[in-house]
This record gives sequence, C-alpha cells and structure tokens, in this order.
Amino acid sequence: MSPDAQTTPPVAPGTARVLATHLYTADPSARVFDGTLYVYPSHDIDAGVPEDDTGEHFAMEDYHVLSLTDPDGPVTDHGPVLHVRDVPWADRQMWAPDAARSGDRYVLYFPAKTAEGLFRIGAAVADSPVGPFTPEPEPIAGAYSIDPAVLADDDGAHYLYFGGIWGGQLQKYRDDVFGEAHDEPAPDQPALGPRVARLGADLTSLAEPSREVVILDEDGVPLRAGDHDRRFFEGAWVHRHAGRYHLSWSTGDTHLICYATGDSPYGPFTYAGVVLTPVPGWTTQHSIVEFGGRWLLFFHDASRSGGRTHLRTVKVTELEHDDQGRIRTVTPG
Ligand code: FUB
Repeated sequence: MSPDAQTTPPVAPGTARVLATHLYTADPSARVFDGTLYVYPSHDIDAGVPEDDTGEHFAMEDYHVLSLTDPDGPVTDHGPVLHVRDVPWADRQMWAPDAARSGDRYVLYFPAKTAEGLFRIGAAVADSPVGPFTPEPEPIAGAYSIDPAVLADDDGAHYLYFGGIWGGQLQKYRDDVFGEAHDEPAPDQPALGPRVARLGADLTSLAEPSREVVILDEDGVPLRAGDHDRRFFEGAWVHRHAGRYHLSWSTGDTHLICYATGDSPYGPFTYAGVVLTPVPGWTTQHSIVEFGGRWLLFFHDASRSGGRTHLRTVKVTELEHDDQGRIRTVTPG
C-alpha cells in the first residue's frame, strides 16, 4: 500500500488529536527516529470473533506504521508492514507492538498467539522504520505473554519489558515456565509485575533471563494483587525524564494508566500517581515520548466506534511534568 497522508485537527491544550480515521488503531507505541515521529499501533478489525474474557475478539492480523514530522501535521500511513500469515510461529491476535533501532536496523516487537493458544513475543527486522518487516523464524527465547516495550537507554543498552495478566497469560508463568494451574497471587500477596531483560546487540534476542519489575507503594512495600487501582495489569512503558526512569502501565479492570519512578531500568519503582483517567472502552494503553521539545501522551479509546471495545482509535495529547518531575494527570476531553 502506498503511503497515505491524512490531516486531522491539531493537538490543542487540554484536548486530544485523533491520529487516523481511515482505520481503527490501538496500543500506540511512539518512537522518534532521525527527527520523525513513528507510531506503531495495533490495527483493530472486527473479525467476527465472539467476545470472551481472554480477549479472543481482539483478533488483529497485521500492523500499520504511522508517521508525522510535526505533532500537528499530516499523518502518513505506511502499512501494512507485517501480516500474521508471514510469521511462521504465529497463528492469530497481533496485539500491542513496539519498535527499536540499532544503526540502520529497525526491529518491530509484537505479541501473537501460537496455534496452541500461547502468547509469545516475536521480532521482525527491516532496514527502514516503516518496514516492511521480515519476521524471525521463532519467537524471542525467554519472552512471553504480551505488550513488548523497549527502553533505549542513554548508554546504548536496550531493555525489553513485557507482560500482561488475565488474557495476557502472565499469571500462568513461574520462573519463565508456563503452567496451566498457576494463577494470580491472592489479594494480600504482592502483585505480579511486568518482566524486563536487557536485549542483545542484535536486538532480537535477550542477553539475560528476564526478571520481575517490582512496584512499591509510598511505604516501600510491594503493591498488593488486590490493589486494583494501582497494580500492574498490562501495557508497560518506560521513559526517562530528568535523569529518572518512569514506568507507566494500565491497571486493566480499573481502567487507569498509572506510573512509578525509579533509578534503574530494572526497578524497583515507587508508585507516583495517575497519568490518564479512564477512556471509553474497556482497555486503556499508551506511550510517552518527547518530540520537538514537547512531551506527548499517545493513547486510545473506543469513542469513534460507539464504545466497541475492540475497535479503537489512537489519539495524542500534551503531557506535562511539573518542576518536581511529577506527571500531571490527563483527563481525556
Ligand atoms: O490490543 C490488544 C490488547 O488490549 C493489548 O495488547 C493490551 O494492552 C490491550 O490494549
């Protein structure tokens, strides 16, 4: 498909800009490469799959890449850039992706289910940020569940975060091994955290086993599994601001994007507040990026489809950090 440029109303203070209206998009991971902003979203479709608690109705099949040279300017659609039929190990459900770069090599990270119904995380490589991406023959060894997100740290190291509970299957793992009998911790036990591992120089393999990221409350105690207003559910994202690492995530069934701060990409992180209040639709997802001197929050909602939760639309709005480095809560307009 040839690039398709579309202009929608710009970002204005206190409002959000819809990025594209010619397709449904969700789970936006925004990245800046060589002065251009690229958005790697899920491409929502109505595949006619009945809704269930594991999210089978999120039956996405491919990815598009959107690009902008100005947050208020035209949006170009470069997709489709990867289809599930071209991924040897994947069967269905191309969920929230992300991308990273090393030199002239760009890697798209994506979760998908195998024919056996297990979510794994794959990598696909291109010589351009807009693909087309060639998938690796196998999923990334040691990575599983959903929602990959990459931190490109200031020292050149890259870290892969991943995981999501319930339909994302993270609660089924112990020591990196899937077990059908495993489940979430009891409400008074520490909540499950996302996983993190440093990536190898090829960016398509883990350089070490993943470890769990711990999120602490204000007393230095790990958040509890029953603390649904704050505990990690899915959609981890890490950005750096004023020398600190900010981890943000979705709380799932309480529909918030929260964040915590720390001094290492591995954590621990201390809970700091709400980034985004609930949006129309069950899921909420996001990314945070600095572009052209502005901090931007990308997110999605289901308002354009009248609340159909698997037909979402990516939006962008301004994000502010105060002089203490705290994020001001965004309430979508
Ligand atoms: O888009 C499918 C899934 O819904 C994503 O992987 C989650 O983060 C949630 O947005």
